[in-house]
Amino acid sequence: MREENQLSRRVFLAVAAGTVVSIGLPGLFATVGEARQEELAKALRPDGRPRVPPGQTAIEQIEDMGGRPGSPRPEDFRLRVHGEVENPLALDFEALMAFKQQNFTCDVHCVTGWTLLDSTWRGVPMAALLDRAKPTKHAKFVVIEAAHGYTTSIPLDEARKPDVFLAHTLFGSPLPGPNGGPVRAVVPDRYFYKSAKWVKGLKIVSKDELGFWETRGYSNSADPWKEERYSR
Ligand SMILES: Nc1nc2c(c(=O)[nH]1)N[C@H]1C(S)=C(S)[C@@H](COP(=O)(O)O)O[C@H]1N2
Ligand SMILES: [Mo]
Repeated sequence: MREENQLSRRVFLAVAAGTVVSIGLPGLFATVGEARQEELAKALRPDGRPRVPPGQTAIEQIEDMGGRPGSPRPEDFRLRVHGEVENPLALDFEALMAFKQQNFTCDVHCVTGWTLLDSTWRGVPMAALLDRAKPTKHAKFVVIEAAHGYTTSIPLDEARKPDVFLAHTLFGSPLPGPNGGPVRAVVPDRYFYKSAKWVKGLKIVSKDELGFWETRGYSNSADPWKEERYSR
């Protein structure tokens, strides 16, 4: 099933080659069984919202949704926290690991329709990096910068929430290269394109800057419970 799915996706990409990049294809993923889906349809989060947001289907394991990869080697990792900050940071992998490490369990929701529940990660809260960098009074948004010019942005208040983090570990193993290793951002309560893989920088700004998918028709607010998939 999974093999078949990936094959169809590759065939699609081959057909689509030369045209615009696709954010991914809906409906090609190994979903959880029907009984589990029915059970999940009634499940609520502690905040009262549905466990599986509208129009989403739970899948068995994380997908590699592509993107132009950065180096997967921790030795090559560099992270800048810059822009509207009093104390700009330039960190290598070791310096990131010197921050207090935390475990995170969360659900992630890809705009193409899949939801992965109970993913377990390890990393550093974005708030800890921001606290060290000290955003100025003009700071309002965080532009998450990744390899080859991929960007996405979130409001600073969102970036400071305790469930937003930079991850180097997924399900107890080093984050695989295709999923953004060595380090990616995870913003669980927004569609997954806000979770930049192969992260290189956090640029703090006073005015929002639309990111890669956000300039290609996808929603900037990207709230899965409001089904904010496309920009209007
Ligand atoms: N740097 C970078 N990050 C990215 C992307 C990308 O193309 N490049 N794609 C986004 C999209 S659309 C999704 S759904 C998730 C996919 O993450 P995954 O491949 O680990 O499932 O990464 C997001 N982060
Ligand atoms: Mo996506």
